[in-house]
Parts: sequence; C-alpha cells; structure tokens
Amino acid sequence: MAYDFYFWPTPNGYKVSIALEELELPYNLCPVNISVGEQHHADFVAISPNHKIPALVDHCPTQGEEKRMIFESGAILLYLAEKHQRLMPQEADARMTCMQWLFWQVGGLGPIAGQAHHFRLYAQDRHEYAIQRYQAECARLYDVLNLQLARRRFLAGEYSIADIACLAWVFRHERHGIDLQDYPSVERWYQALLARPGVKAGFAVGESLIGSGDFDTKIAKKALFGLHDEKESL
Ligand SMILES: N[C@@H](CCC(=O)N[C@@H](CS)C(=O)NCC(=O)O)C(=O)O
Repeated sequence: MAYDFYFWPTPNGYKVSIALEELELPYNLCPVNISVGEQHHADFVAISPNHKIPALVDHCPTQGEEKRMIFESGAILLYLAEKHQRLMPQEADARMTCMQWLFWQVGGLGPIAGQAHHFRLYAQDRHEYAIQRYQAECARLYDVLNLQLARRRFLAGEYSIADIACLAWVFRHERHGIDLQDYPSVERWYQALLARPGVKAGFAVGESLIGSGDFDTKIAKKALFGLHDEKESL
C-alpha cells in the first residue's frame, strides 16, 4: 500500500480521508485513538511531532527518499493534490485562490471553531466570555465563507482541497453553535458536497471507530486538553 494514513474520526482527520477517497487512492488505515492518548505514543510522535492526527506516510514518494512522512492536515492536502495533480486548480490565479481558502481554514475556521466547540461542550467549567468570544468569531467566519460561496460555486471556482478542508469543519456546524439556515450559500455548497460519492466515502471511514472515542472520560480529558503530564504514562 502506498500510503499509511494515521486517522481518528474528527474534522482534521476527515479532511484527509475525504481527499484520499476523492482521489481513489489505496491506503492502509492506522487508527490513532486520541481519547486514550495514542497520539502521545513514541512511534506516532516520530511521524507526527505535534502529537496530533492526521498524518500520512507515503511509501512511494515521487522524489528522493524511500518514504515521506507528513503531518498537518493542510500540508497533507497540498501534498496529495500536487502529487496526483488533482483537486487543485492548474491556472495560477485560481490556484492562489485555492491556497488562500486552504490557509484561511487552517489558520482561522479550524482553530476558532475548535475553541467554540471546546468551550461550548467540553470545558469543565462554563466560561461565558470564552463561549461568547469564540462563537461570535466563528459566526463571523461563517459569514466570510457564505459571501465567497455566494459568488462562486466552489471556493476557488472549481472543486478543490480548499472545499474539502472547510467541509470537514462545517460538517460539525451544530457543535459550533451555527445554524446553516443563517448561511444559505454555505448550506447550498454543503448539501452539494455531501452528495459526492468521495465525500460520503471519506466520512464513512471513521464510522466503526466513533463508539470507541469518548472525549468525556477522565483519561480523554487528560490526553486531549493539556492535562498530560510527561512523567505519567497514559
Ligand atoms: N493543525 C493541525 C491540527 C490537528 C488536530 O488538532 N488534530 C486533533 C484532532 S482534530 C488531534 O489530534 N487532537 C489530539 C490532541 O489534541 O491531543 C492539523 O491541521 O492537522
């Protein structure tokens, strides 16, 4: 198998499962159960030094080394699009538009929606200021997305890794406190993408794992939310 795909069924994981399925690439699925701390295991950290999924190992890279290890979902999407010459516009202007929206997702929508989700649903105590701040910024970002999608069918004109990156997060919009009825162009785009066979297959990848990833346990909170003590083993 050309690719080992380190995955857990979360938004950043789905970005890559959708891209792999859209590209119809064979891969070996390597689940990393982040709710029990497997992201901190030394063999995984050797591939993903940031202790987070997703990660990819390419055993048939086009250049140089025998194998290529890649972490960071945006970098993985770019790597796959460039290697396989798909899911990325070829024309320079559209290509830059694709990059802009990819970086916007990685640096904006993902982290902010993630914090909105965290403070709304996971934080041990209720922090009104944090909930208000992240939910309001998240709503602003959905407005930005809505405006672009009112102008274009897909973020960069044609379907690309920028759409895949944003879709994987919009898939969890309810957890961000977002009602898609307030963002009609996002809703139109979202429904169109959900109907794609590659997207369906990408979201199906995690189905059997979902039940084994309870983020509400003591060990999950320790593994996920910064309570990890290097001296203790998980
Ligand atoms: N910037 C990273 C973020 C990855 C990330 O946050 N992954 C989460 C799941 S969506 C994770 O592995 N969390 C485990 C942890 O925080 O311990 C990327 O885009 O790949």
